Amino acid sequence: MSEGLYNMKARDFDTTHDLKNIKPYGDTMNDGKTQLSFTLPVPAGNEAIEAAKLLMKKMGFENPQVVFYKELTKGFTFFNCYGSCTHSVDFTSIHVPKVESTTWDMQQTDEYIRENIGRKLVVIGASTGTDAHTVGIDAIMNMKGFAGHYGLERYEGFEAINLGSQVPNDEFIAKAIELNADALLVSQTVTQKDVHIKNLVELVEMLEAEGLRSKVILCCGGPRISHELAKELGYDAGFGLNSYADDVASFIAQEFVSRNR
Ligand code: B12
Repeated sequence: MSEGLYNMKARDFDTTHDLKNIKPYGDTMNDGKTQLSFTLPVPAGNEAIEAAKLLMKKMGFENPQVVFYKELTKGFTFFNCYGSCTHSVDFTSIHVPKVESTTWDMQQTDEYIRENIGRKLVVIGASTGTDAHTVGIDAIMNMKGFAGHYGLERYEGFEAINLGSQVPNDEFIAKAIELNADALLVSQTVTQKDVHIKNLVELVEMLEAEGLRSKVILCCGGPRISHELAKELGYDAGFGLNSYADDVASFIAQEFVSRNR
């Protein structure tokens, strides 16, 4: 270690914590240290490494470093890199729309439904369209639940029907009509080529055509769903990563009561 570095004191490092100018944190405040990975459509080699570094500089990273690279298949090289981000954002100016309900646990929601609604709410869920991912909707609906949060099937206040995956929108709507559903829960995981947007919009349009849209509480969820996106697409609420049955159960119960006041 060079003597200069050895003699450095805490005061030599930037310790400013300015919420108006936040940037990534690596070892010390405001060092901007960021890890990123990407693939370039070129063969592995020194030219590929140089291309990766030049690209990082153009992205706004100082001191770009390639710490790992491997040609995945002929002519395509994958990189793991580090660099110091030169940009910052004003954290104090950020406002993210959120579902406007109070999240309760299962007992509280059940009690609220018992006292304010007096019957079970019928909720139908599915992973719709071509989407074969079931784990998300199961996490929300399954009796056993997910990460210590029981799913809707466990609640006294809900009649929860999980149709599984790859459910076409017309079949989903037919089931909603047959069971006189109070709420519909759609899960979308695959977002390639915006297939989730097309599928979610199609469901809203079909519900509108059937005159059902205003009669059901319509929620969607998935790893790349936000409440803001859901609202834009015509849904009542959207639930993303780290959401649980508690969140959507509380929302449905409170929304149902406020609509039927
Ligand atoms: C397991 C898995 C599969 C399994 C699914 C098995 C099954 N029965 O579900 C199989 C192997 C079948 C599969 C297939 C494919 N998969 Co896949 N899969 C995954 C994987 C590894 C985990 C997903 C998962 O189970 N997460 C756990 C659950 C609990 O999390 P979650 O879904 O986010 O759910 C939570 C929240 O989002 C929310 N939530 C979700 N839905 C809803 C709904 C409501 C109403 C509410 C309130 C909340 C809510 O609550 C949940 C709990 O917090 C992910 C990668 C990853 N690590 O995430 C890729 C991933 C999702 N798959 C991917 C892809 C591309 C595919 C395929 C297209 C691959 C292919 N080329 O064939 C196919 C798709 C097939 C199809 N037609 O859909 C991509 C999606 C990329 C994208 N953004 O489009 C991912 C991200 C992998 C990747 N990095 O590329 N996959």
